[in-house]
Amino acid sequence: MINEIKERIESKKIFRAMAAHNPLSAKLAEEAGFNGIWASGFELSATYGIPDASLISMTQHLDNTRAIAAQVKVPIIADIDTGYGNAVNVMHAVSAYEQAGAAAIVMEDKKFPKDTSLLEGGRQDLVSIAHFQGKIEAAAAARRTPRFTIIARTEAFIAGQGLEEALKRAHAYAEAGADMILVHSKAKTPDEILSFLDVWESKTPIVLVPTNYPELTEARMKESGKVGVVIYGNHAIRAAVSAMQEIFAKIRRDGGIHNIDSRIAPLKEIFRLQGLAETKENEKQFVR
Ligand code: SPV
Ligand code: MG
Repeated sequence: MINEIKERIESKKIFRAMAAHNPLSAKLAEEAGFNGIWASGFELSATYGIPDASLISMTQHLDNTRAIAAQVKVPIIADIDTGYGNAVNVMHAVSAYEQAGAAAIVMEDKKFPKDTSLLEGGRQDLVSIAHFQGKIEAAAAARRTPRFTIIARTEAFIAGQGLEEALKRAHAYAEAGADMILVHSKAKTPDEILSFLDVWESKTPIVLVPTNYPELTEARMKESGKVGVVIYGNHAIRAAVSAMQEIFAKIRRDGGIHNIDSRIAPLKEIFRLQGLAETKENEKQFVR
């Protein structure tokens, strides 16, 4: 399954992953034509109404990833945050996520418990390079097949440490065996990321999450020739929140649901997404 990520990159096409917080949003992302699903920690935390700060457990995120895998065919890139502990915890996590049907994991070089990356003034402490290299090596040792892709994420820019540190870490993580490097940035323009791409000469593909610098489009990433994967990190939960806020407010304003049917998905669309027709067929055939 993961070969689809690598194959796409090898044919010089960017692999586009959309965030999902449950199987339904993952299904919608697949139907919209995204190449894969980002099983986002931020999105899942938001569905529980809590911050993305190592508060949801591995089991919660793993169960969600497994449920998504049951509903989509495209590869799933699982966000395992800091790997839930040290290198030994990482081995346990990699084994569990691979068995759950994920195609890749993203692991970040922050200290546990982490703070969310895009928060202004967030607490962003990085682990040492040696510590994180150990975690990457542990992840590689724990995977069952080399197709399972290990994406190492550096938060050097997020921690305000600048280009030199980001580069040093990215090289060290590639050396330790990461298949790809995610370089995260919370800058409001793509300059920081573009300066990184300019000097990145390694063959290891770069993964970007352009939430804060949306002007960096897929076309511009492609021009660099160095970006393998783009992750749209939180657009499923934000779209869902806007849609619900708008409709809920309208129902309250109007004092009823008489004006909203044309603005929301018809029931038969939900039946379709539930695979109801197939279940009914099965019922006809097997339930006696
Ligand atoms: C997530 O979606 O959980 C991410 C991306 O890790 S970000 O929230 O931008 O850190
Ligand atoms: Mg995350």
